[in-house]
Amino acid sequence: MIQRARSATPMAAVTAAGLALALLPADTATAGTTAPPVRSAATNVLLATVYQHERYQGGAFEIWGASCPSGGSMLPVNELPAGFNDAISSIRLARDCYMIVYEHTHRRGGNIMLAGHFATLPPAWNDQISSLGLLRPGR
Ligand SMILES: [Ca+2]
Repeated sequence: MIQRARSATPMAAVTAAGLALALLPADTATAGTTAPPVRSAATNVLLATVYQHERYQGGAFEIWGASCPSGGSMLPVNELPAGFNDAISSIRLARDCYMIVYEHTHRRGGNIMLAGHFATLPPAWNDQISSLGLLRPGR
C-alpha cells in the first residue's frame, strides 16, 4: 500500500506491519525538520532513522509507527527502500526501541540487536543490512 505524502517528503510507504517508511533526500537528511509523512494514530511516533553513510549523512529513511511493540513481538521491515539494501552505515533509534538487523531480506541470515545511536556500525555490518525489525526491550 502506497500513500502520497502531504509534506515535501516524496513518498511514504506503509508496510503490512503498519509502519510508515519516509524517504528523505540527502540534502535534508541531517536537517531534522521533516514533518511526519503520514499523520495517524498508527504512525505518529518516529521509531528510527536509517542513513546511507556514516555520521548520519547521505540519503535516509525514517520509520514511523504507533510505538515499538512489547511482549516479544516485532515490527518487521522485510525489504528496505530502494537504495538502502547493503548500503546502511549509520542508525538512530528512539529511546526504548531496539532494532535487530539482518544480513538478508525477510529477516534471514546473521543478525545483531542494536539500541541507541550508531554514527558508525560494527565493521562487519557496514553496508550489509538487508532487513530489520523493531521491538521494545523486554522487562
Ligand atoms: Ca545484505
